[in-house]
Amino acid sequence: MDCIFCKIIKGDIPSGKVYENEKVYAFKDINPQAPVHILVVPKLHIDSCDMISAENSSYVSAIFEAIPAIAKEAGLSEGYRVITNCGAHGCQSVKHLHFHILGGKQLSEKMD
Ligand code: DGP
Repeated sequence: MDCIFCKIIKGDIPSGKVYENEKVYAFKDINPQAPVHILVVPKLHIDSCDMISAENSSYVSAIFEAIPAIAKEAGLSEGYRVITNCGAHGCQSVKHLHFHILGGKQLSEKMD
């Protein structure tokens, strides 16, 4: 499968890795939209939020279990935002489930 995030997880494409465990990989977004912008992805290929199921949701819970440590390591003690974009209306550009961690400044209240 020609998935850029699967290639990053395998190490075929370099990334600014910030965290890794058995189920989770996290790296710096190539196009940061905040002083801290990290992507957290499951090591299992899941197309999007819309494809989460009982069979693969342990990867999603592993992501959320890892997020506090990732945020702490990134210095986000004042808070942060976690976002996933899904499908065309959600402006998802990479079809491998990923959660954006944004922080390092006061973020806007606007969500759209
Ligand atoms: P989304 O629009 O939610 O699908 O976000 C995809 C993000 O992935 C976008 O913020 C840019 C980032 N991205 C795309 N390709 C690469 C890459 O090759 N390396 C890294 N580090 N980030 C990438």
